[in-house]
Amino acid sequence: MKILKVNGMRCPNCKAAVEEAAGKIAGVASAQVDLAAGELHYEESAPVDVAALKAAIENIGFDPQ
Ligand SMILES: [Cu+2]
Repeated sequence: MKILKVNGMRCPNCKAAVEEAAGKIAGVASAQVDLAAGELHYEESAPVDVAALKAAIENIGFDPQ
């Protein structure tokens, strides 16, 4: 499992939005947000372009680290 720190996620809607955005990135097999930790946890089926993943999360208003 890979972990990406994401700031700005506060509620179940944020969680769902980030999981959906991450799920659209090539190579992301599954994505789950840990709201308490402020982290996106994801599994790779192929190497993920982390810059593209971060850009997708920024585009919906969150702040990946
Ligand atoms: Cu929210």
